[in-house]
Amino acid sequence: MRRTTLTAGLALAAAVALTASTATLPAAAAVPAPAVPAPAAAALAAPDVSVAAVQAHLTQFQSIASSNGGHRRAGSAGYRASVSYVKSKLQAAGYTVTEQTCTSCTYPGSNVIAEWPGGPSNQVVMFGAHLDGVSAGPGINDNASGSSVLLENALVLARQKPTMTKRVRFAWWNGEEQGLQGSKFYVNSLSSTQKGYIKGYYNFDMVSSTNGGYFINRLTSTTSAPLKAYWDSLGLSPEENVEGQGRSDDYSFQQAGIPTSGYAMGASARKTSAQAAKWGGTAGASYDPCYHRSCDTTSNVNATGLNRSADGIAYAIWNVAVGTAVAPVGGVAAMADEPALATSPIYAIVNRGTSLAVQVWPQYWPAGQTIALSASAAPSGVSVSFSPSSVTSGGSSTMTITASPTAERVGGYPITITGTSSTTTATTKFWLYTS
Ligand code: DTR
Ligand code: ZN
Ligand code: ZN
Repeated sequence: MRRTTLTAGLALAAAVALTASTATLPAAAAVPAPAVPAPAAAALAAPDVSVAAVQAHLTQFQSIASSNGGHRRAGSAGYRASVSYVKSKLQAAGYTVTEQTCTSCTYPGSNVIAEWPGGPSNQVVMFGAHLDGVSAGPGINDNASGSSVLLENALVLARQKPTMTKRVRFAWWNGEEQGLQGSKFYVNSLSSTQKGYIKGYYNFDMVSSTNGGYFINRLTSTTSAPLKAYWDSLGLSPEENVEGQGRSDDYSFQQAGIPTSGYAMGASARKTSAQAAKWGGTAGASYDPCYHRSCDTTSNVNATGLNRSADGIAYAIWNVAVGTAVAPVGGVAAMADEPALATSPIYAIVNRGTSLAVQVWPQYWPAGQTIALSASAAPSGVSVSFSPSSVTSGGSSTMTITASPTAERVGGYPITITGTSSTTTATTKFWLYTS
């Protein structure tokens, strides 16, 4: 759930909506191939990550602890079940998941690594959270919270498949509670060339403290800028994560000279009265009253904070690693002088609860052929239909996109349109935004 839209995001929405409003076009044969629009600030169209989906992951971690002796400590059955949970969700979303066994850890076990295979492999941005807990309790704020906001962001990225300018790598660490062991092992396993590829590491540890604050590691660094910009846009005035300095996995990367940042809401340290005045909550009480205790359960969750971290991560991914989502497709394909499909516009924002018409026409097909049109799966709550459903060379079809009031919110979601005749198949991509 995201309540605030950034100004820049609104500017993008307005620009795209403008294009979309010219969508109802006349006779197709006369329509020239549409110009590729000026690259919009698509990076700002970060998706709204569902806090309900994040909470569903927390519930799963809670039940994993409950059925495995009440905790998820490294080396335990609860930890291994946590690894399996994260791994299976990632694999179902299409990731290739690597388990790296931390052999030097007090409790040897897996770090889970998943990389989204877009963007240059020598420019990597990492997002990580420790997956282990302490043996005192289920470890829901510490650190199913960080693990879950990360997992949901990885799943959203895989669903949206935006154009990438950087490689995004997610990691869930073993053995943080014994001294950042899993992340240290990982960093030590990299060659200096591989370390050099990592342009930044973002850490998420305790992001739903019930009496928490809004803390950012290395608040004034360039690396922290997107995390800070998002929380600033919510009016949160984040502060430096003083309490957490050197105490979580970002430190392993910092020691290797890799720029770091991250979100945290605080552990056992106490909220000041100035912080209570600014953020609400109880002055003089710990940010997390259940820190490393048996009461760190799904009742120990600040859903508002959880949501703000989940959305801030998406904002950071989209700003740091996602390019302008509009690719030069559609009319451009016709330059190859072979059968192609063109659309006008080539991308659009569809407001939920409305429909929008897009013209689709074949170019450079053999004369007299009948070309059947179809579209790949749309986001949930969005339907796509063609009228007519097939066209002859020189004709055109209207593709109607209808978004229900509860349709999924997407930015730069590719819909592949396929044209098939008796001799030829061609495809083009249409980029869908919903708002
Ligand atoms: N790494 C945390 C320890 C920790 C202590 N204070 C903070 C503040 C913010 C984030 C983390 C921490 C743990 O896992 O226990
Ligand atoms: Zn801890
Ligand atoms: Zn922690």
